Amino acid sequence: RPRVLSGIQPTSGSFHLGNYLGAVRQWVAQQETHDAFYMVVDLHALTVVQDAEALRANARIAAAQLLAAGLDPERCTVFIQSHVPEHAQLAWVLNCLTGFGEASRMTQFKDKSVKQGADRTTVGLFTYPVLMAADILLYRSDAVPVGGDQRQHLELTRVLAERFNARYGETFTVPDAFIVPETARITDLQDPSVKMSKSASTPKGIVNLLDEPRSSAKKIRSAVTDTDTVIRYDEEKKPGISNLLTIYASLADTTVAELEQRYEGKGYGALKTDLADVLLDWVTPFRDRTREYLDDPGTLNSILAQGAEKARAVAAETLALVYERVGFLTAK
Ligand code: AQP
Repeated sequence: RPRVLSGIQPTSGSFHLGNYLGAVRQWVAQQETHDAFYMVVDLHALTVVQDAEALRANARIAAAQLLAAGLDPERCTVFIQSHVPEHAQLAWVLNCLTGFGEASRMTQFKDKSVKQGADRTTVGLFTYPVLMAADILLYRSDAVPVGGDQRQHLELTRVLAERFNARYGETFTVPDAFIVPETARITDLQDPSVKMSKSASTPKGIVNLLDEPRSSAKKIRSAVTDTDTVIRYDEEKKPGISNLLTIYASLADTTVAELEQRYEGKGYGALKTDLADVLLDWVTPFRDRTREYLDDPGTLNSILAQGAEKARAVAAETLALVYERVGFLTAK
């Protein structure tokens, strides 16, 4: 079976619809077809200021959401990044292989550092893509299911894998990004020109999966559209409606073309009301399942401990090989 790996940050407590449709939904599908590793990337979350207790709580909430979304610990490996120290260890080696200029060209870093200002931007945020490369290469992943915003980071991962292999001998698998074009970029409900995002969206623009379901449904009903009335997918001219069609098709397991047909001659209001109901039907049991995992810390802990053990077995083997290849003395 080919191997996949991906991760999600435990930043703000709840995943949003973009995280789910862009990434986690694919993870659930790929546990059936791949040797799959999925993790909560708490090391990455530390790139911005975190309250220690909140970070700890959010890591558990993130893991519970992954299970509630359908990840099955019998079919895939679910773990917490900081439980596997090899991530940070490999990241150091890769840092020493990454050009300063190369890292400086990462657009996500440029955007975020401009927003935060130089004094508040950490070196951790700068090397974030290198840690991400370490995450992926440690497991010799063949594919990495992510949203479109991660494309450039994936490209850097490939470059670093090839560079390491050329310098030290064949060691890493060069991974492919697995990006589903339809859901690669779920946009903000109030400003469809930007992606739905934890750090940038306004409360009305983002659907958090753990929010009160009725409030999420309301956000769908008040999503920004356009002054036209025809329900048709057109990313350029009708970005708001196109985003709603994308969300609808994905949640209801249908196609945009089928929805266009179904809503021919109907108004935006009808589409929004129905999508709000579809969202309610999905998110309500999702929230309940998340709560059940959180109310049973024994089960959650043991799933994560088992996941860490399985992940470490793979990670330790790769790291040992890397240490040997780069010329570190073994401790005997
Ligand atoms: N709007 C989106 N559309 C499609 N996919 C998305 N992803 C994030 N936003 C969208 C994908 O979700 C996965 C996990 O993302 P992350 O851990 O990077 O989460 P994050 O960065 O905390 O989420 P945001 O909202 O993207 O935060 P900001 O913008 O604040 O950094 C990834 O595979 C990602 O592509």
